[in-house]
Amino acid sequence: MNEKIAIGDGDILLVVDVQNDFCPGGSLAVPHADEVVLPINRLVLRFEHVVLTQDWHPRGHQSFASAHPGSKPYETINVAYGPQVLWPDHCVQGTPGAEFRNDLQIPHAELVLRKGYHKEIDSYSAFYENDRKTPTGLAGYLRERGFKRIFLAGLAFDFCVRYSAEDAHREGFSVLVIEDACRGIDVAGSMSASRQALSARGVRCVSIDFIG
Ligand code: VGL
Ligand code: ZN
Repeated sequence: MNEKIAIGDGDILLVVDVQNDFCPGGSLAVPHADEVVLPINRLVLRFEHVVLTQDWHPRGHQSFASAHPGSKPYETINVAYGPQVLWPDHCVQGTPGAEFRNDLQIPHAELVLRKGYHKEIDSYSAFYENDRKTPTGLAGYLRERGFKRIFLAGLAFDFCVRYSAEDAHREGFSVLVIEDACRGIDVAGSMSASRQALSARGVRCVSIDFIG
C-alpha cells in the first residue's frame, strides 16, 4: 500500500499558477502559497515532462471585483455562464504579479499554458474555461504527445488545481493530485468541497513522499 509511484514516459506534471500574485505579498495571496516552491522544485526532478500554467488576465477582466461597481472581492455574482467568484485584480498580463515565482526552478518545462485571457470568461481549469465549453487546447496537446497520466501541483488547490484535475479526469486521463505540493484559498468551504469532489470522481490525492 505504501509503495512508491514510479514515474515513466506516459506521465506529465502540471504545475499550476505558481505566480507572484498568489504568493504572500501578492494581490490574491493564497495562505502559505510560497511553501509549494521547494517541494515543487524537488518534484520536478522526477519528471522528464513538465507543463506550467499561468493565469493571464487582461486589465478589467470580468472576474475582477473592480469591474463590477458595488461588488467586493470574494463575493459571488451571476454572469452569462453562471456563478462567478469575484477576485481582487490579479495576474494582469505583463505585470510582475503575473510572473512565475523567481525561485521556481523548472528549466525543462516544455509548455507554458496561459489561461483566463478572454475578458468575459474566467478560467480556473487548465482545460476548459469557466463557461465549461471553451477549450484551452491542453487536452489535445497532451493526447497528441501521448501522455496518459497527469500529476498536479500548485495553486490554488480549491480552484485551478481542483478544476484542472476534474477536467483531466473527464478527458480520460489518469489523474493524481500531489496535495502537499498545493495550497488553497478556502472561500465558503471550497477546500472540503474540493476534496469531496475529487474523491467522488476517484481522483487520488497523494503525498509527495509517494512519488518515485
Ligand atoms: C485562481 C482564482 C482566480 C487559481 C486563479 O489559480 O486558483 N484562483 N484566478
Ligand atoms: Zn485568475
